Amino acid sequence: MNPSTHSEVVIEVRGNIAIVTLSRPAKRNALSDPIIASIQNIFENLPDTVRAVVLTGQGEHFCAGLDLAELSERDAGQGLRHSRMWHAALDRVQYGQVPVIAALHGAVVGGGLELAAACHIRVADETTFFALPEGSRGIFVGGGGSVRVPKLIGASRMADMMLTGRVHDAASGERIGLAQYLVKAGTALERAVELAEKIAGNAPLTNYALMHVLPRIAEQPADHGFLTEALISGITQSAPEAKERVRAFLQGKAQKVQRS
Ligand code: 1HE
Repeated sequence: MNPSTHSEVVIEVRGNIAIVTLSRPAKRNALSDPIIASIQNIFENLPDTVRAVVLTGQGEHFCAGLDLAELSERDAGQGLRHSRMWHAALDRVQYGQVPVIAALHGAVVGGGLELAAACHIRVADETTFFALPEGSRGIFVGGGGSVRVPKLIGASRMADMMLTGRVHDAASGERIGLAQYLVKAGTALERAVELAEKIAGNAPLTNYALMHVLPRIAEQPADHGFLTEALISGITQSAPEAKERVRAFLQGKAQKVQRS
């Protein structure tokens, strides 16, 4: 499938960032198989000039999760393969070439939350609400949620969401770690683009290390983690770009750290 011609996921390149938009508002951006395939395709084939991506949803909601219309006739084997297809696609989001910032509003539920959890930064506006209705639908998460969501909020909070149907509003979601930023209604995309532009200005090797190495270190025993850290630290600081950036600071030509 050619992602640029799949009308329900649209990519727009703006300078060195790309904005990927789920564009199926009539179905609340429910994630059909072609949409998942298209997400995989887009993240595997980003233009080389793109240094960061913003992922957003058209309409009132970011994403209503799995397209439930596709679920009814699957047997166990098909269900397993379907989940593995989601894993492959969301792996390309998390472990692709560049950081991804999710701009969230309205429903971020089920597979929509799984997709958001694969992104590196989540910006939620005040209209956002987070839920995992799989529990009440008689199913389980299948898009990597049981691996990624507990890393954000802990297994007990995820179990609470699935057992009781608890819905976290934007403020509660930000407090427990489902989003790193909480912004006024209607401004998530704008803030996410600002962050993407900032991230796009970092050294690419540092961004790569933060995406690919940091989460692996977090999974390692401490002594392995310290060694991996030392290795990637040596690699990043030996890059000519790092030397230039440090020299610019020492010559007073680079920005200082500012109080927020
Ligand atoms: C859908 C879906 C969907 C809406 N699959 N068609 N996800 C859920 O269990 C969430 C289900 N959706 C909702 O709870 C609500 O739709 C929302 C809170 C997201 C939005 O409510 P609202 O009032 O704005 O919209 P609506 O009227 O409910 O839906 C508009 C249309 O979208 C309607 O279709 P229509 O033909 O009657 O207009 C809905 O049927 C359709 N629609 N959500 C299919 N999800 C990898 S495993 C992941 C497992 C999961 O994600 S399970 C959780 C699924």
